[in-house]
Amino acid sequence: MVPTWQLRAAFARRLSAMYGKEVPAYTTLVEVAGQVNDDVLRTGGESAQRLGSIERVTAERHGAIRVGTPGELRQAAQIFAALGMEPVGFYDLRDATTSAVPVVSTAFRPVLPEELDRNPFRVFTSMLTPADRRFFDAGLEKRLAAFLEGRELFPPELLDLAARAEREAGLPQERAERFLTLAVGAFELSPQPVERAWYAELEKVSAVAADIGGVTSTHINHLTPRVLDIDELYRRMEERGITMIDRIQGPPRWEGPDVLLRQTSFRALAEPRTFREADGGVTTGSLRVRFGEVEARGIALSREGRAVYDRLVDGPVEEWAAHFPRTERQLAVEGLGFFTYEAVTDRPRDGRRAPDDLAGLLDGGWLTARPLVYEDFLPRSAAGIFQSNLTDPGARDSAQAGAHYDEHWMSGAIGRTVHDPFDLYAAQQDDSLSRARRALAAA
Ligand code: OOG
Ligand code: NI
Repeated sequence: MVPTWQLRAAFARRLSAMYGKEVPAYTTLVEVAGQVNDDVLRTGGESAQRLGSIERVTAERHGAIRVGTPGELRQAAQIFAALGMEPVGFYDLRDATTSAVPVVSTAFRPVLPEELDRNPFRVFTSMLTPADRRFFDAGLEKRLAAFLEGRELFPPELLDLAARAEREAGLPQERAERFLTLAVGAFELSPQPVERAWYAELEKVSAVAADIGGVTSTHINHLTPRVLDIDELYRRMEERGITMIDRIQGPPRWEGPDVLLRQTSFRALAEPRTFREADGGVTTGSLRVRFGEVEARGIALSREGRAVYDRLVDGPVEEWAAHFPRTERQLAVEGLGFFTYEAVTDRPRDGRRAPDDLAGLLDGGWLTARPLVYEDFLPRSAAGIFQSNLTDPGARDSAQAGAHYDEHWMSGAIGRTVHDPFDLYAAQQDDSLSRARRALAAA
């Protein structure tokens, strides 16, 4: 029997091998990330692994896929459920950028700390919103629906195996092999000819719409390794002649604690594709749909911490440095960042009682705090990643009303609860704090 987490780890490894074969610059990125991580580990000592063991960080990847309909999203969710990945967070990218990015998204990932430790693989998954009149008129919505209705992203055998893997928390060896082969295959770039006219029509509305609704399959559009020093990685990639987007997205580089997520990417490379022309003939051309991204992860912020981040992130770095907490202790005590706490019970107490407040507990050495790593995404960065790969901003008619989507809608569409990421971190933190307080009371 191959248990869920081993299926997830194997899937991430095979996807990486497939993507490296198809997008060689990805292999360079992984190589450089590995070298940077080695260097940070050598010079940074203990603190280099404060936000995850080097084994975890080295294996860590996130991918991204895009689907067309709630039905397709539900099927993708079934495949990820087989891998122990649940939908977390709702991201509305339609208003997060000036370019036309007509999608709403969630991320599939493990939610339990021990599962994240085993393998934290995640997939950012976006769904097209053809009912949004700012992007699609009624006629185009209808033709899109017909096109999407007629395609099959995931073969029934794959979905059956996924359902079984979820039910039985794993698969027998031989079935596991078949499942992994089919699953990786479902995310490869399809060799099928692209209908030129249909693709071009969608591209006028939005390149994202064409990438999703202009072809008969889905594909992993990037696979992102984690790096411990993203500024250094950026420098080394440019040195190797790979042009990166002009900035690193997310919080600035600074002396204080790393928080949330910093990401950067290289633009999609032109890849040869076949097209079916209006006269029925097949030609070759190229499309730019797959790109490379890398990320550095920091401490998860609470809602309040996130509000501070959102207020400061657009300002000058001096503003950030002046107002953002400079230490982990301050993040913890002000309730801006998430931590797990552990009681220190093996030290002389001299008859003292543990204080009630967190600051007192930390400063008095009663508790140790370990930061929780941010496991999710940032809507602005996500939209930026989409946008950096669009040569044409597309079109948006802001006079029209947008269709409404939120996490409740998405939970219903998927048929599974979309977790609130803040709730997940808070539960883990609160749990550890109650346990630590009990241990101190009992000691
Ligand atoms: C997804 C973009 C979002 C990230 O890291 O923020 C993303 C996409 O391009 O489909 O992966
Ligand atoms: Ni990404």
